[in-house]
This record gives sequence, C-alpha cells and structure tokens, in this order.
Amino acid sequence: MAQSSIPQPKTSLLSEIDEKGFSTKMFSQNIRAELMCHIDAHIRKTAAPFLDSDKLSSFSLEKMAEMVPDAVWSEKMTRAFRIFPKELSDKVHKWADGNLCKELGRSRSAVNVVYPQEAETNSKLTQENLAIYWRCVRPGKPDAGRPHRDASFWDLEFKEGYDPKIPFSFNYLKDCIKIWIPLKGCIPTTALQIIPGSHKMEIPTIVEQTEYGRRPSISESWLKEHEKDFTSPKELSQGACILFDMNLVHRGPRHNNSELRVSAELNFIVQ
Ligand SMILES: O=C(O)CCC(=O)C(=O)O
Ligand SMILES: [Fe+2]
Repeated sequence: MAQSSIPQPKTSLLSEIDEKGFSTKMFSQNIRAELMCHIDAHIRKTAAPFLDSDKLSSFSLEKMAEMVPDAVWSEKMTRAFRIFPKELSDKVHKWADGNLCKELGRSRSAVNVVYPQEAETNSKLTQENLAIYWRCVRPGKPDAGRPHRDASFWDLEFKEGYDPKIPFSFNYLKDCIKIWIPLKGCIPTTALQIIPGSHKMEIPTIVEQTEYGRRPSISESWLKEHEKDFTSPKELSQGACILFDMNLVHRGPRHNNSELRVSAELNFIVQ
C-alpha cells in the first residue's frame, strides 16, 4: 500500500479535525434505528437460552444482557459477531460518503474489510464484509478497552500483513478518519471520551503481548498525567457522531449507568 498522498487544499472540516483532533456531525436517525434493531436482535438471541421463552419479548435489552453469563457474553461478543451485515454497513458507508466526503474535500471513499480470521469465526461473514461494527458496554462490566490511538493499531496490523482491500492507494494517517456513532445510552459518563489535541502530542507507547495478541499500550504515567483531560463532546449525547484523527487518544469508559451503552464505529478512508 502506498504511503504517499497528493497534497490537497484543506476544507474547514479537515482543518478543524487537524487542529483539535476531532469534529462532530449529526447522524441519521433512520440508520441509527436500523442498526439498533439488528443489535437488539443479536442480544436477544444471545440471551434466549437463559430465559423462559414466554418472557423473551417483554424484557428490556438491559435485562436480557444481565441474563447472559459473562463467559457466554465474551464469546458471543467477539468482534467477528459484532460486524454489521452487508446491507447495513453499505447504508452507513453510503451515509458517510454522501455527507462527509465532499466536506472533507475528497471525491471518493472506502471502508476497510474484516480480518480473514473473523470471516472464519463467523460463518455469516465473507472476507469482503466491511469492518463496520458495534460495541455494547454493560453497566458495571469491563467491556470497554484501555485508552489508545487507533493509528498504533493500524501500525501493527499493517506490519502483520493485514490487507484492508481499499480500491485506491491511501495513507492511513492522512486519508483516514475514525467515525464513532452513538446508538443507545450515550451520556458524557458512558460515551466515547477523547483528549482534544492529543493527536499532535509525543506519547510514550509500547507494544505488549496480551491474551488477544500484540497490542499497543500508552504509558501509565502519561495517562495518569492526562486523566483530567479526557472529555466527551456534548454533541454525542444529542445524536451526533464524532469524526476523529487516527492519532487522537480516546477510550470507551466503564460505567455504572442503568442503561447499556451501544455505539458503532468505522474507519472512513477518503481520496
Ligand atoms: O467505543 C469504545 O468503547 C471505544 C471505541 C474506539 O476505540 C474507537 O471508536 O476507535
Ligand atoms: Fe479506538
């Protein structure tokens, strides 16, 4: 994959992302409802074996999630099972292409595909499925990951031979924007939290061996020093999605809200 990109004039949206590391945009209510409908069905199906069948439809999604033992939850909620089916991911990509591409001063866009092992894990996926996926953070559970920069993950993935199957050459730092979409239960204490301006900072990061493989890890002392800088843009609780630089530090917080926190995310690659 080529790492060079043609210098292009900066639009105001691009300048804002370049300066602050992020921007927000109202997301489509209709697509949000369709995505939630798919997630609702997946959670209900996961919970079904642990419930009396006559109670299935009357329980809230929160109650459903509560019925699922942690080990089953972890297995059924690996990323391979949280990737949206093609008809839904196409809608999200089409929305982003129609609403953001021009504003970013680019003429075409693409989204990377799933990892080959995910298509093996989930028989409903093919290797061509776009890697647009959802997350669900249950109250009081460790479902959210550590603070990170997505660019550090890209670095590792490309080194390990991942092919995103983008039909044009692109630079994964300059031509890629992360989109995080709130779907349910996203209030400032549960929604994505970011450190504005952190995309331009020097941040000590190492690569660690974890139970999930090699993972980048930001130094604990840096995180401690910057704990007070994490913030959640207020627009997220009003239905806007956030667009952010691949080097911006962010995290999904653990929370104790009574509602599940559900969101979707994708890498939006533009040329
Ligand atoms: O939603 C989360 O918990 C984390 C999201 C994230 O890391 C991302 O969108 O890149
Ligand atoms: Fe991330």
